[in-house]
Amino acid sequence: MNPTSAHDQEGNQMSAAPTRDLLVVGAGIAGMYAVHKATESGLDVLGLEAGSDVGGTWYFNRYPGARCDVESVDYSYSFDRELEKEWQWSERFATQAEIWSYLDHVADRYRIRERFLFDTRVADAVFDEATSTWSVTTEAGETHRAKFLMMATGSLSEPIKPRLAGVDSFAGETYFTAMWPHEPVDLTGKRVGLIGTGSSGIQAAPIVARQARSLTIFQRTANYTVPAPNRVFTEEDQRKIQEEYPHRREVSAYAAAASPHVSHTKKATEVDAEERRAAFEARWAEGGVLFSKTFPDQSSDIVANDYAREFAEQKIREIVQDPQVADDLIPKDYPIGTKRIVTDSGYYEMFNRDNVELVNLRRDPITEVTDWGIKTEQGSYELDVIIFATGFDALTGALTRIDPKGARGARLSDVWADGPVTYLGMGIPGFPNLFSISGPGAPGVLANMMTHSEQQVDWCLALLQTCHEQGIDTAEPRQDAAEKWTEHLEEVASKTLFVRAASWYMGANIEGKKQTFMPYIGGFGTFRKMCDDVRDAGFEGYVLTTNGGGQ
Ligand code: N01
Repeated sequence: MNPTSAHDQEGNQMSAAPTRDLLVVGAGIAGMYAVHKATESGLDVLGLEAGSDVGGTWYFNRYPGARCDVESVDYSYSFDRELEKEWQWSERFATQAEIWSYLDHVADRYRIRERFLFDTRVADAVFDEATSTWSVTTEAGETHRAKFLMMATGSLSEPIKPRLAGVDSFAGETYFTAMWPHEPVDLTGKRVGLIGTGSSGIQAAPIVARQARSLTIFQRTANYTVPAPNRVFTEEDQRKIQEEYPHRREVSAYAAAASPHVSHTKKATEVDAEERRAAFEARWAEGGVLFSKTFPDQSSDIVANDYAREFAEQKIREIVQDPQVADDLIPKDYPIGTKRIVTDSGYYEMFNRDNVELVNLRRDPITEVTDWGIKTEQGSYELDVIIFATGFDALTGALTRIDPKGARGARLSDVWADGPVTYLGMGIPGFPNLFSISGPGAPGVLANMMTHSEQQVDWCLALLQTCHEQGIDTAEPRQDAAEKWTEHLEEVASKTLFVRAASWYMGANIEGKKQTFMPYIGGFGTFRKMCDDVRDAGFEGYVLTTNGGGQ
């Protein structure tokens, strides 16, 4: 550690503090890996985490029914074959509890916890141009400094509370799926209201319905969901998993969604009705979010998309007995797959239970939350519990909440006021030595987060090491390189149907947020190749500077 004296934005000298090589914010999948990898590379690294333990998303989102929609064998680190060999997943789609146990095991195995400060929420981050260091202040008022700052703060980590009249006046119990208590929540015999029918609400609902006296689901926008045909792995499965792992990893490393699945070889518009139906049936049986990738043209051609939509609608009508409820559960205003398809366990079947009611807020909006429950224009619902599964300020929220102050007076909330501008998602002009992991501009939320996190962290640490080895003080992406990347990102998105949905990918769930498609949708493999090329060309698009002058 080098003692330096840093300066605040007004140029005042700040108290001396040790300067590390790297600060990592967040102990989720990416932050854990970053801290481990940096330590292995001999860097002086410190991690800061708001929660009391590792896990990030899987630490906070412990609501009943929480599972990952990527298969467990893929949703695991690939950096150490030994780790892969010693961990056995029990089911095809892992529960939150099992994923957290896995991360707990990883944290122990690589002694990751000892390099993190927990219960440490970052409040501010300021770059000092004189010393080329970041000063990070926590909510408790402590300051930590480092040459580089990695924001592994998560894509979906800033939960939002809906703006409903009287939302704080409810006298019963309230829970947020994204901040679920660590103590057991007993819903037995209670009248529960659930607001929100995205992945979180749809996964939680069937479990809640089995426990509660009644469950009232307040749905504003219906979501497509495909059941996860989950199963417990047998010993034979475990043997096969180990045998196939190296190949599976190799394929995933440059695959479109960083998982080994591929679409049908022909377009939906090129095959006859029988072949199309068979392909949809097979994908439906495979389960979950990958239904959106049954055919390669499904997300870009509305005719192909309509075939998939009609197939899914028929499934809903076959399962849900009440035709009006079935109709209410069918989305009406966006192509299938342009909001993330949910992976559920018994969601549609749940509506055949006597204790479950669906309130279609499009027909009957909520007017008020009262001390006793929820009032809609046409009804009153007395409740003991309200569960909010109302989503996140996705991709940008965790970063703009901290609102880093970069070089030349740059403030992230200003710089991104008209939508996020990044270079390959990882660099932001005006913010030297800052890495954004799985944020806007990267495939992130469209890919397997495990593989994606490893790719992002490896790339950023390669840049850091280059600076280290060559005595470079600042690495900052050029404005024109970032603008070009952002234009490319928008152009690729504009060729898809994704831009037709008012989704969180577009920032549409946050009032006043600039609506633009934020993730890179050109495919993880394509993205990775581009990042490899940029790295191999000496981090083309970056300005690398030593304090004595430019490179
Ligand atoms: O959040 P969401 P989520 N009144 O934003 C509704 C990942 N994930 O936590 O669409 C009434 O999707 C809102 O309605 P509308 C996954 O990528 C993965 O469920 O705005 N309703 C919507 O129905 C996922 O896509 C997994 O009209 C209100 C819901 O709340 C992402 O996280 C599991 C409202 C929010 O849905 C986010 O999912 C869980 C209001 N005032 C999450 N405000 C798996 O791996 C909001 N809503 C399986």
